[in-house]
Amino acid sequence: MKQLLLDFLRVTQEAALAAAPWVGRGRKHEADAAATAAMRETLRHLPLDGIVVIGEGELDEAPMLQIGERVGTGQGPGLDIAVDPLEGTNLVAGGLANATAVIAAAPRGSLLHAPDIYMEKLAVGRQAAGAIDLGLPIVENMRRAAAALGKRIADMTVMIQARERHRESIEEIQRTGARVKLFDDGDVTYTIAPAFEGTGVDMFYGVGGAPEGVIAAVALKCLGGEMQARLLPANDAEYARCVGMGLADPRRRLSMRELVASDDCLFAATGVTSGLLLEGVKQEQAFAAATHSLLAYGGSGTLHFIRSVHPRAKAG
Ligand code: FBP
Repeated sequence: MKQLLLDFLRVTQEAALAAAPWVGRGRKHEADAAATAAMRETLRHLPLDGIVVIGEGELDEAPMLQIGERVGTGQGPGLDIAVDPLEGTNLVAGGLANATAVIAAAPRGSLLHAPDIYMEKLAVGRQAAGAIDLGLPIVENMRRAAAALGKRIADMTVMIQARERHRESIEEIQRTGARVKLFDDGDVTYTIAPAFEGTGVDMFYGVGGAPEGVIAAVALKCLGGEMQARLLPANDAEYARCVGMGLADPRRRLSMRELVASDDCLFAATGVTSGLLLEGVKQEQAFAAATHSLLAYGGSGTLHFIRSVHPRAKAG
C-alpha cells in the first residue's frame, strides 16, 4: 500500500486539475464530470485490483466511478477504494473556498460499504481520541473532549455544517459558552480539521454524506484521530440499500474500526480552491499549474503536504 502513495497522489492531482477550469463558472455538473473522468482515467493505469466501495453513484445511477466498479490494471493488491472526485461541487460552481478532490484506499473488505445517504458524524483529533461516544449527547461529548484536551468546555470550538437540520445542536453547543465554526460545503476537510492543531478546531459534529464520512474516517485513522458515525436511512428504500450492502442493523453506531478496519490505509486530497488545509490549483506560468495536496498513510502516521508543478496542465 505504501508503495502506491504517489500513484494515489496523482489521482487526486489529476482530478483537481480537471475541475479547476470550472471554478466560478456556475456549472457544478460539468466540474464534477471533468474531475470524475480524470480520476477514473488515472486510476485505470494503477497497479492494483480495486473495487470502488464508495463513489459517484450506485450501479446504473452514474456513468463513472460508481459503487462496484473495478479500477486499476487488475495486477496488484486487492483494495477497497472510496472516491469523491469533487468534494464541494457548489463551491467550485460559485468560486468559493475549500473544494477538494479526495480518495481513500484500504485492503479489500476493510472499508465500510454504504450507500450515498446521510450519516451522523462525530470526530476529534489525536488528543481526544478514545474520549467520545456518539451514543451520548453532544454536550457530554464536548465535556469529555475538553477534559482530554485540558481545556474548559467554553474554550472548545466545534465545526458544524451550516444547515437547518443542525439548528438545535448549534444552540446546544453555544449554550455551553463554546464556539461553533460554521461551513457551507465540503465536510471531509472539516471532519478532519480537529486532527490539525493549527486549525483551532477541537471537534466536528453533524450530519452529512456517508461517502464523505468514510473518506474522512480513513484520513483520521492515518492522523491518529477518532470518528464515530451512524447511518441515517431516511426511508425503507434507503434502509434496504444498507442491508443489501451487508449492514445487518443500518442505524447502529459505527466505531472507527467498523468504518476503516485496517491501519494499512491511505488518504489523498488535492485542493481545487484554497481552503482550511490546502491551497487551490494555481496557474504558475503560461503553461504550468501548481497543486497542493495532503497525503497520509495509516501504517506510519506520516503526513505529507506536497506542492507540485505540472508543466503541461492549465489551471483554467
Ligand atoms: P457535493 O460535493 O456532492 O456537492 O457535497 C458537498 C457536501 O457539503 C458534503 O461535503 C456534505 O457531506 C454534503 O454536501 C451535505 O449534504 P447537503 O448539501 O444535502 O446538506
